[in-house]
Amino acid sequence: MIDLYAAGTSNGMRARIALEECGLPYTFHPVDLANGGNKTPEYLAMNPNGQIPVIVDSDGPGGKKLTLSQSLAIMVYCAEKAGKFIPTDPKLRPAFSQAFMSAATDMGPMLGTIFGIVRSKDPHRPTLEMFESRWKEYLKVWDTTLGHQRFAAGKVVTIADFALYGTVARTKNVLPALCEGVPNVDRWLGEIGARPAVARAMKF
Ligand SMILES: N[C@@H](CCC(=O)N[C@@H](CS)C(=O)NCC(=O)O)C(=O)O
Repeated sequence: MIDLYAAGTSNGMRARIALEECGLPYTFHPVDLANGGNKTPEYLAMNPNGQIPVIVDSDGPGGKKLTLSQSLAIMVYCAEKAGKFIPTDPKLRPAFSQAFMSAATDMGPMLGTIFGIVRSKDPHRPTLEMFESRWKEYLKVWDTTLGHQRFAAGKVVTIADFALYGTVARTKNVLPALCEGVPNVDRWLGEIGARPAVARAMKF
């Protein structure tokens, strides 16, 4: 059995989507970020960074208990455990890695930075505008990509879609102005969001 510690943020969504899509049974433990639920000694023992998500798998590799943080590491762990959503064909791997890394190192951190500035006491407008414009440029490239292929890494759905979905769906909810004018991204958001496992995962 897997325990998931998360909240309804982009990274929490990613982990929960992976568990649902991979069909791995889990118990969800909501973490109250606003009231320091992620900074208790018990929580810090699971993730010293004091961040969600975390999973604890009582049946980890070798039958041993595994504690794992980092949304993308959790996605890879679930996909490998279930044997789904990571292409095994070497010809498909580079496109998969590229899409997955874009979600991991471009979109996720850009959103985290924008949220950090927006929520700060005295947001520095030029810095915010610089990061917002970078986000929009990345999303425009995704719009072009999704104009000529159905999913983030090509013809088949992968955890790159789920990683990207967590970030883009969250942004569309909270800062919709950052997701305007990207019809192919909208088509893809609709398709991924309509998957029953994703719909279940988004109910925080
Ligand atoms: N790189 C980490 C980032 C995790 C992260 O930033 N989590 C946020 C919520 S989306 C969090 O726990 N924030 C609370 C805090 O940092 O105090 C991942 O992908 O899991």
